[in-house]
Formats: sequence, C-alpha cells, structure tokens
Amino acid sequence: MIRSAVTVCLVPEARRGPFVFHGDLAGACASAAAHGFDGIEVFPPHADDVDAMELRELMRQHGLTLAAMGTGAGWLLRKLSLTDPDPHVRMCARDFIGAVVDFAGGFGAPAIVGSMQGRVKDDVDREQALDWLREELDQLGPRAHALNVPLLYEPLNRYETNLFNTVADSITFLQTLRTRNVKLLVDLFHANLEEADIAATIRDARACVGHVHFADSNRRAMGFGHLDGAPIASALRETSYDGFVSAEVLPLPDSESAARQTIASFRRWFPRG
Ligand SMILES: [Mn+2]
Repeated sequence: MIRSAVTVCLVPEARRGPFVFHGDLAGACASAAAHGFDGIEVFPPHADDVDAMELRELMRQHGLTLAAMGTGAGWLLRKLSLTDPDPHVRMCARDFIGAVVDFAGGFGAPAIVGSMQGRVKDDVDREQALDWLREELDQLGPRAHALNVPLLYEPLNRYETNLFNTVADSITFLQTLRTRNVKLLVDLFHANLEEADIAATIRDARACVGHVHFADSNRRAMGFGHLDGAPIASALRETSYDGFVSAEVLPLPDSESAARQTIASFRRWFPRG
C-alpha cells in the first residue's frame, strides 16, 4: 500500500528549507494526524537530538509511522560528506549517517543519504570519489540491513551534486556495490529537472525505488506547481510501489496549506478502496 507522509524539520538552521513543518515535533504530529497522513519524515540535527521515547509516544498517540529520517544536517551543520577527500571527514560522515540508520531502524524506518553524498571536487578524480562513496555505502547498507530496513540513496539535481543526477545512472552505480540493501529515493523535484519522462523513469526503476519525495516543480506541495502528477502516480501504482510518498516541500503559503494540498493530491492519485 502506498502511504502518505509529511516532513518535519528539527534543524533551526534549515528553517527556510523544504519541509512542511518546522521546529515543533509534537505540533507537527498532531497536525499530520489531523490531516490524515500515515507518517512523518524527520530531519534532525543529529540522531542524538531526538528523544526516542517521546517520538515513540507521539507516533502511538497519533497513529503515525516514522516514514524515514534525513541526514542532510551532517552536511548543512558540519560539512560532512561521503566523498570528502579527507578520510577523517568521510569517517565522521559515516558515523553521522550510521547514527541515523540505527535510530530510524529502531522504528522500522530507513535513513536517507541525500546531500551527504557530497560531490566530486575539482582536484579529485571522479573514479576516486566514486570509490569512496562505494566504500561508505557498502558499510552503511549492511548496517541498515541488520535492522531490517534499506538505506536510501537520493539522486540530486545538477545544481546540488555532480555525482549522479538521474535515477538510471544511480541504479547503474548501486549495482556495483557489494550490498544489495541500498534503495533509491526518487524526489519528484529533482526528477523534474533531470529526467526526460518521470513516469517512464519510475517504471524502469521498479523494485529499486524505496521512497518518494512528493514535491512539485517549484518545491511546493503537489498541485501548486506544473508537474502532471497523474502519470507519475499511475507508474507508482502499476509498479506495485509499496512505500511512502513524503511531502518534502516548502511550507507555502503556510504549513497547514501545504499539508492540506499534499493530502488532497495524495487522495486524488492514490485512492483507497
Ligand atoms: Mn528530496
């Protein structure tokens, strides 16, 4: 069953970032549940900054599931990445992501490697950078597998990384890993910039897709931009996608409106019974 989620950002430095709710975890959970979402996706400063008991109680109280947890604060706050030329920085990046893998895994949820993948710097050989990324993902993938969850790798658009921008190139790379436990996160905002045909991309990727960021062409809630969501939703349904579509969108014109628009689009494209 395809499930709905909204993002909750707990990083003050990312308060202008593409997250539906900011700062108030309890308030976000109450609102997500009131709108009828199935889950929330949390973007924490660090895994240690989230109180697992509090989160578990909020999930229980509101009947929500933890959909996924982001790791981008490791880049935003600490400039850590898995392709940094400094081995110590790569180790810190792996530890940062590993802590999120462990925390989220305790909730049955995957961690996301997005901006933490980094980029090939000007003075670094591309194959070398890919070897570094491969080495780290081959450690993190099994760590997630031990908790019975995948690790999510998110292709980003060309303005955010020069590693891989398309789903197909990402899949080709993931097939060179020893671990089979890294799945793809297809973010519709990035896909709109990079893919020729998003629905065909989803069909071709099929079982490799583990999570979807549900965002329109302008990073606003689905329906507030110019993406045609219907064929994308059809592709997800026809490939028996069984994960979350999670609104990683700007809180415009405000959080409540973005949540309301997202759930309306979700219900239109993924009707239940
Ligand atoms: Mn995303």
